[in-house]
Amino acid sequence: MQEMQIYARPSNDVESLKKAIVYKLVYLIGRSPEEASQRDWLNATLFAVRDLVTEGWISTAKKSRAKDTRRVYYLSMEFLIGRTLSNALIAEGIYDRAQQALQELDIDLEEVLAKEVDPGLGNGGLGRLAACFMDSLATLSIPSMGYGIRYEYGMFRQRIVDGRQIEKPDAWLEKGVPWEFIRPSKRFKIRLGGHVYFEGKKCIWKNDEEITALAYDQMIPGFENDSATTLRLWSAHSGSTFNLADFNKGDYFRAMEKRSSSENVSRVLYPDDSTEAGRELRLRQEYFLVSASLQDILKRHLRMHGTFDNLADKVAIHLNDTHPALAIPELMRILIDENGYTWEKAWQMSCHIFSYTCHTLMSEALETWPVEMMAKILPRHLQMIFEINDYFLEHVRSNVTTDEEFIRRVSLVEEGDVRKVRMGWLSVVGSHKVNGVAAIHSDLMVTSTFADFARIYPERFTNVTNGITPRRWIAVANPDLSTLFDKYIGKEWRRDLTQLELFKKHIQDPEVKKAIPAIKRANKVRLANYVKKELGVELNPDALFDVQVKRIHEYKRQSLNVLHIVARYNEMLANPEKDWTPRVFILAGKAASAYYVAKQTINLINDIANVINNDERLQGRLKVVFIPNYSVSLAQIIIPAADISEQISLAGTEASGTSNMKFALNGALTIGTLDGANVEILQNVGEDNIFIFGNTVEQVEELRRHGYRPFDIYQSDQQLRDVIDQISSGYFSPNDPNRYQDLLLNGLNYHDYYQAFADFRSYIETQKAVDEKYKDQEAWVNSALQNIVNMSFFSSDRTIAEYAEKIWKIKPLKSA
Ligand code: 26V
Repeated sequence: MQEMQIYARPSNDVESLKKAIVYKLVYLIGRSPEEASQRDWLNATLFAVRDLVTEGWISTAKKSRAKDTRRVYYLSMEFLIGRTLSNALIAEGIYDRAQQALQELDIDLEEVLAKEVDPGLGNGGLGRLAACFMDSLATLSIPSMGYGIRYEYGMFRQRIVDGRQIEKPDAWLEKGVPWEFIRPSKRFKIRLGGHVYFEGKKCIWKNDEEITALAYDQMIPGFENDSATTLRLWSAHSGSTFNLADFNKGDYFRAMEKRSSSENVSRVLYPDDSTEAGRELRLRQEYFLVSASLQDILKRHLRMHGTFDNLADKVAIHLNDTHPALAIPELMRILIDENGYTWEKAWQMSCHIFSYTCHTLMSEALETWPVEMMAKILPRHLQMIFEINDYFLEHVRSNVTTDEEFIRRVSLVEEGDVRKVRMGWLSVVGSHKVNGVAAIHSDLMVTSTFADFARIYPERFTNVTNGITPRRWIAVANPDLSTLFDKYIGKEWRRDLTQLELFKKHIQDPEVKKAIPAIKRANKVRLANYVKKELGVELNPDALFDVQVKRIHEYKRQSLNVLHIVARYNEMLANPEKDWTPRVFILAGKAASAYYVAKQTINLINDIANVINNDERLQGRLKVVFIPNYSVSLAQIIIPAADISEQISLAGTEASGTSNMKFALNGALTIGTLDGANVEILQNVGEDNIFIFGNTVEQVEELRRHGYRPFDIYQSDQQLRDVIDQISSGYFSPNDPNRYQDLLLNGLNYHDYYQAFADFRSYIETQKAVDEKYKDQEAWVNSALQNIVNMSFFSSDRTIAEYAEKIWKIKPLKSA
């Protein structure tokens, strides 16, 4: 590569970048600068910058091949990578240069950046975490590759019509994806269905359906390290595989019809609550990802080594939740049926290769598949899972216990009217390490969900606390804060967030104390402008911005936020003369389309916003906005503008949370329960710089054990009772007064599964403390600074370094 002078590659000056952009515009897009649209300029810039990343990418791959390093393959059904251009400009260190180059062409970089599609190939936290991890793998030069699905339609686009969520398809591919490389030669056949039979001892799987998986690669650039890793996304194609029987019968149309139905496999991302409808397609998707990725991994290995004997030395495969857990029986099948390994040898290799991260504690979120469905779609895998189960239960009987109740609980197959395969159990049994995503979550994992397994394999369980990439969440999202850091501690914090330690000695500097609120205010103005443009609501940037943005779920308790907003509204009306701290409540998030309660919650927030925002008696001191279509790119505008970060899930329900880290790093103070990573944020920032409220996990369990009675709380707390009565009697929905009767009276009041009532009083009182502190701006800024400088632990670089060392046993390429 070095010896070849590549024609279109820009060198290190504005002029040549400008030329490269214009070159791409004319020769790749086919437009002259005079007639080019903003999108054309975006694509031209993307192509020009892509060239810069490509060389490092190719040389990284070459180096990794030459050194024959051990690699990690990160399997995930979701990658929420966000827009690519701004991040790539920062990774290449050419943001300013690109800005100038475009300016000289009379084009505004910011406007162009906002034109890029934001691919929604994930539901929320789990998908965004995978994207932060890819960024860190690239920056740390860890030999790696991510595998996922190139969904044609990502997460739906959310519109709010009359206060209600409406879902629209997200046809993100329509405008073209200049960042990806199609790999026509990387295609694999995915077999499905059929039956199995034995020839002697050899098991043969005769499938009756076939789909082709085709690879599309995206480069994930490392930060200023001339290196990049690969995210390979699979797309389903019918390829040249037709149903030959139909063709031979002369039934051309039937054969063509089947072609498009096999492409359904990568059509659409599943929402995270989908329990019943369409489940079969989800199982097919999971196998599609697993089969294509394993074929690719094994082909690469065989080409290099000519044998699988050393596979476990060279390959680590990480399962992002149980979604790709079929990789375990699939690898076993390939090693045994197709390569003649003995069962024991294959199992030993397999356990060595796989590791698994659990991202939830909610038992209803643990995946299971009906045996009958699996028998139909993956008959050989089902059989393999039975074999693994026999082997495992034999191990338990001879080494742990013969207690049949225990055996029944840990069996990979749940017995009952409908027999089901337990994917969480399979993932634990088939991996050498299992981790939770925050300290409290990992502790609870071994005392609750996986307690029986912790008894069988105590050494297997560990914790790796989540993290976020400082490149996207500071450098891209908060340029002013980045400039401030650069001025005091230099630019290295982007690569090494522990450099924030150096900033500690400047936090008493009067200039810094002035800069922090000024930066926050500018970010609030930026958000207020967005809200004005999109929703027509005027926000006061001097008000306290109180933000809760995340998927709408009962356990995350947006409803508790709502109860507080209404309580505050009532108090303000009762005491209008009091010096109320002006507040703006900002909420955003999508509800899965079949999740009734979540959709009602969105409706309620909008109804309340409508009443409050139009109530002149409040004199503009209280506003509520629900920002539609929450996404990575919106998060980049919203999070840096927050004063208060709402992290109010019921203790013991949120595995980690990652927005909590983004908010704190951007100088918001958390109001939160002792749940997920909030616990570790508290440890890092200190109790004077965070607002902790509510019951602990132990208290929550105690309440559950001794009969939690929400009705008693409702009766004894006048303020709560007023709020509940007000909402359920239709105060905020006069045209449809019964709208929230179910949600509150029958939902919260009757069982209140997530104990919002129990934490109500403590939440309200803590919110008062927030008001008081905000009045003392100096104290507030001090706390904001304590949050910022103490966040280095939450860099995803630290997280990935821990995975690499403790779990994958992989060293960075450079020092390998
Ligand atoms: C569940 C399902 C069920 C079947 C259909 C498809 C689907 C897709 C997603 C999910 C939920 C995944 C769990 C998840 O997102 N967990 C979140 O992971 C974050 C990263 O570790 C963590 O910060 C959040 O606390 C946790 O809720």
